Amino acid sequence: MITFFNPNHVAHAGQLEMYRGELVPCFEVPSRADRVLAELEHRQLGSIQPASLIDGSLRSVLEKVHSSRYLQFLERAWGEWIKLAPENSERDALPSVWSVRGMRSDRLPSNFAARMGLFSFDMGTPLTAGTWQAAIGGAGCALSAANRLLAGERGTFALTRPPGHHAGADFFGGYCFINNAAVAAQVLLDGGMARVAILDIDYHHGNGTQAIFYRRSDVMFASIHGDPSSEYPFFLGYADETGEGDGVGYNHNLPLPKGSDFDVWGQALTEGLDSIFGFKPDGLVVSLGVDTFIDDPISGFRFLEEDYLAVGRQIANIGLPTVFVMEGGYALEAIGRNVANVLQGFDT
Ligand code: Q9C
Ligand code: ZN
Repeated sequence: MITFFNPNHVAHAGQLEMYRGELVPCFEVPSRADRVLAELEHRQLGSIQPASLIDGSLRSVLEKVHSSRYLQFLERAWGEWIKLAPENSERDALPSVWSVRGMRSDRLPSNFAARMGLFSFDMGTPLTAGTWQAAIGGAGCALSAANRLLAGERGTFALTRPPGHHAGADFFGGYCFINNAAVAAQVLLDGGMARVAILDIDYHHGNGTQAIFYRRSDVMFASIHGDPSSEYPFFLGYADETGEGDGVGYNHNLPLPKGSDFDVWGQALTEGLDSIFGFKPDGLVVSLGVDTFIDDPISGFRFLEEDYLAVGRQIANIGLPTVFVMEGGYALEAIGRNVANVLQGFDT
């Protein structure tokens, strides 16, 4: 397993997120990636490399996954935020107003708070001084990991934060800004693969990834996650979402009740991998969240550490070249072991 690590991840260090009416310390913290890196080094699970710097090829794939107006907003947002008031440089930006049904989202407001709301869907995702640098560093990791797969590698890992699967073509949320899994999938297609599957095993439904590919038949999206009727992101992730237009039949959601353990989840994985196998893809992207862990502070599945070895083995079984992309997982003490177990299971 070759790992591409995003050294710029530390530039994104949010302070507070809105939770039950108060601002609480962020769950999505820099030590997450550092702990995973330390465990991979400790186990010597293969080489660890820096990702491609931002260059023309990264910009062009970003423009295929995200809208231009969104990318421009993200790149300039911090500068606009601190121009509003000098004290703003001490605190992160959070949205406070949104465009909902019946309101305009085609007009780009000049007001910064209004644009924050236009391009987001929750109040739990602070935008910070280093968000753009960290997020494009992660996209660079995804690009490099996909390129290495095209060069013949069997498995690669984009180790980055902030995560990506809740970010859509023109919105952030769920701690995510740039959709790294979508970047990896698009790079594989642009590099000559005819079809690519994305398997999302984070606890939370990958609403952003689903939305990006919902009308496309060259990318199948399959996801196992907490039932959106009770679990974040709530408004997407039901089993009856099967794709639209050309994409009909290429979206497969497998929601499971909160409290599900690995026995139940493993059966859903078999079903998801069967769909993917039937799609006959040339490559696989795995949105790897380990917030399925029993001790995760914000999630509700009951995985044990050893279950992650079985996850990696079962994914390896379908025999596809695979890019793993880091998503969620907030039990800091175990995050390194849980991620390393998936990769080790895949490699054995
Ligand atoms: N304060 C990912 O795992 N908030 N995102 C839940 C806890 C949003 C999770 C409430 C959770 C987003 C990538
Ligand atoms: Zn998650």
